[in-house]
Amino acid sequence: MLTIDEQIKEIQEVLRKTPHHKATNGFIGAMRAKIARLKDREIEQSGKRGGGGGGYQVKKQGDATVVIVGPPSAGKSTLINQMTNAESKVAPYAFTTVTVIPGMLKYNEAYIQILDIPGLIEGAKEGKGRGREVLSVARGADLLLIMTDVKRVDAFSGMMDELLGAGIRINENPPKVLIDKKTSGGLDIFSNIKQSIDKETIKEIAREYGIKNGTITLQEKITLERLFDAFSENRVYVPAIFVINKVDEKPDYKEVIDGEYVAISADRGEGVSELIQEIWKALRFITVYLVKPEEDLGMGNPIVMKEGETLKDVALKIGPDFTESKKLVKIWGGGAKFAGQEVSFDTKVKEGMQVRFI
Ligand SMILES: Nc1nc2c(ncn2[C@@H]2O[C@H](COP(=O)(O)OP(=O)(O)OP(=O)(O)O)[C@@H](O)[C@H]2O)c(=O)[nH]1
Ligand SMILES: [Mg+2]
Repeated sequence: MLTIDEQIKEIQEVLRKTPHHKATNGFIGAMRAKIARLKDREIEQSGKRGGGGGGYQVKKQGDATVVIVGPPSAGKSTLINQMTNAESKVAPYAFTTVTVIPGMLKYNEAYIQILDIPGLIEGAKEGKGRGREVLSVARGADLLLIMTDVKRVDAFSGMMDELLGAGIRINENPPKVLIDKKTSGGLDIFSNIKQSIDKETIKEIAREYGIKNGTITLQEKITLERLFDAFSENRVYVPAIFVINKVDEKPDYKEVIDGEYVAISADRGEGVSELIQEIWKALRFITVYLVKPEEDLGMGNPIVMKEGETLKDVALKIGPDFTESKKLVKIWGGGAKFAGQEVSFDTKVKEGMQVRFI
């Protein structure tokens, strides 16, 4: 039996020899889909091999989980020690941290769990340096801090390759592709947008992913990569903040490094409070205030929610019995058309909303 890597190489060889023209588009699309599926299998297998025990399965706690990824010695442990109650070992050599070290940051009434993990190196997705475990922790994050130090800014692109290869999509929305599987009748492709990939190619690719009957509606101009993402079942879409540490070592960094990043000097605590504000923004938290029936309006009982959640989610956060017993909900402040407006439990939360369940 050929290994997955050998199978990928074989298909790449076939692709190399295939001339590109209209008649071969479908074939080329299907071959590339085959490669993407083999890579998916690799991710699934590594999920089974990695992630098990040894301090790598840390329970998610708090309102959100933020994972710090970066090459060895970037200052990840120094940073978690600055932001939380954690005491993660810091030392000037690689792989000081060998398991997941959790810490908790309380900010604006939110409890944000931060996880410090071992360094991420090239070859992680193949298992180097406990890479599979590290990547599986990263997959579970609500937000990633992708961090390096000022003298190794090129490490960002290597880390992005590792994360991409593990099925993690950074600062990307899921593809707007609706898939309605059926049991017979073949495939139908719909789109109101002019696509550059022809319908037959899309069908070939869908079939490669085991989708043989049904309708596929494309609501964006799709690329091959995003089409594979849409059909694959193991993609996660995670927001990230890029962080450059140790800027004390290169005072002229602003002139030489472009792009969007947060600059810090973790061991001096410089830039750390700005970073915490960026984390808060990126997590899209919303604070609502619970007003008990006998209470005056006020900001006494804050509850931290996430954008897109509803008043029903607020009630559920208090408890299932509470949710069961409440029939009405009234709101004031953020999101209310007038004071004490009675609304449905499906109403989305808004910053500053005061809520009374009756
Ligand atoms: N100059 C400077 N050194 C720093 C800064 N932050 C951390 N360091 C040093 O960088 C070295 C590595 O720091 P760690 O926090 O252990 O790095 P890490 O990313 O957790 O490393 P691993 O656990 O090995 O992956 C230590 O010697 C730190 O004192 C900083 O802002 N400036
Ligand atoms: Mg460390």
